[in-house]
Amino acid sequence: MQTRDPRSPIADVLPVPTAPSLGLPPRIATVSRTTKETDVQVSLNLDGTGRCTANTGIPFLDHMLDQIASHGMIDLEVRAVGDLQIDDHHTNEDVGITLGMALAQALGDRKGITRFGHFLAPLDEALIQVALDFSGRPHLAYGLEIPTQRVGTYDTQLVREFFVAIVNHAQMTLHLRQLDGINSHHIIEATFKAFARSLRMAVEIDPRRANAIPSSKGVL
Ligand SMILES: [Mn+2]
Repeated sequence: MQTRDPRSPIADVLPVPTAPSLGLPPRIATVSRTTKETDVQVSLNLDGTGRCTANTGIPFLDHMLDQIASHGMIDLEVRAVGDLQIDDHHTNEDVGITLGMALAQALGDRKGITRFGHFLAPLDEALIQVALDFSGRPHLAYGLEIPTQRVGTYDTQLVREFFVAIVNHAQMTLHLRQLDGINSHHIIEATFKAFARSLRMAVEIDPRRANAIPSSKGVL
């Protein structure tokens, strides 16, 4: 079945390896998570067009979620109401947890995915390399050295907390390497862009084994 993908005129010529264009079920998820500290809802579509609505109460985090959606070609809706009167920590972490849960849910048994993803993203003087694997085993190698404690009002220590939360709940291995960079905003934004492109590569359907779990063990 050849379905025209409205996103790109190239889709008329080359099949886009999304789940719908390959006749597979949609890869969508909605996850709500409520604690005494936060109330978070995440909806996503892995075969999206990069649309994003992010309202977490943390403007810089909204800006980074927009990078994930836009460069990951994921449709993403994130709403969070958290105890920002304390600081951004709980809300930042719980958005990461809920996004990780939504990724895991949308991927299901991980059948058909490319599984691995990597990207090298420059942003002016910053250069960030990301490699990831939807291995089923949470691991974060965090190689960023962000030179300032804040960008705007955002505490730059929260970048690590965000990725720890995603990695644990999406059950993925993630390596972040800072090859260059001086400006904190550039370093963080290039990281999210490289993460997004790596994510896009890893979750894309491999048409050569669209019905198989990409592991020699048969389980991810
Ligand atoms: Mn920016």
